[in-house]
Amino acid sequence: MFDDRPDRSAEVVLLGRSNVGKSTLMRELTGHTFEAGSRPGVTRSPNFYDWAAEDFLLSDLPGFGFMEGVPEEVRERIKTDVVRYVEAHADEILVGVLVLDGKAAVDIIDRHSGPDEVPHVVELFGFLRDLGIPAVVAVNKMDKVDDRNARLDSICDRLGLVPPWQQWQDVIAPISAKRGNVSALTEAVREHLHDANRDDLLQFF
Ligand SMILES: Nc1nc2c(ncn2[C@@H]2O[C@H](COP(=O)(O)OP(=O)(O)O)[C@@H](O)[C@H]2O)c(=O)[nH]1
Ligand SMILES: [Mg+2]
Repeated sequence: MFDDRPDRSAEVVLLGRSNVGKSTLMRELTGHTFEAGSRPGVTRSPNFYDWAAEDFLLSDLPGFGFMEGVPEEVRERIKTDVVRYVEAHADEILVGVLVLDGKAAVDIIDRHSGPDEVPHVVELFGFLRDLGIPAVVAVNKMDKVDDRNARLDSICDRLGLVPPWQQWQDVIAPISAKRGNVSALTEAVREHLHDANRDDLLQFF
């Protein structure tokens, strides 16, 4: 799946539901526009931003979860493809960035929590950990959130991280991609790249 992937040995991936701002974030990180704001669900293959000379790839994986007008089985297939992609490239992926909509995330998580249901984000967060891929949770659209600390603490709680959120700054990164305010994310990513002995890649963040 996603077999147009350039063959690179170091990769950072963005993953998350549709409409959380992945393409906007991608544009902010690369300076290149990737159809941000286009109809959700239209993009079913990744957007790759490839630095061939540096053997480095930044990938915006397709969004999953509810998308208006997209049938359930298509959504499930997208999620399966994303999961398989991450498994297949676990050795190359140095950081997994889980992008959330800061305003909507807690409600969505709680709506999908139950005896036999685990919310996508919670599942993916555990999945990255199981694969040994450092995860950064980019809590986007913070410009729309007024109860900032309470909101970020609730997200920590849902992910099994003991609040306050401030003690998880290498994991929880409040940002506003649309406003160009992504430094919490770039700093967290830089820390993980440094820990992976990849200071050569700090130039991209
Ligand atoms: N208020 C606000 N809106 C944002 C932010 N980032 C993205 N958006 C908007 O959210 C919508 C979906 O963004 P997009 O990047 O296409 O999301 P994607 O489906 O995850 O790729 C667009 O209308 C963006 O302008 C943000 O930080 N704040
Ligand atoms: Mg997109």
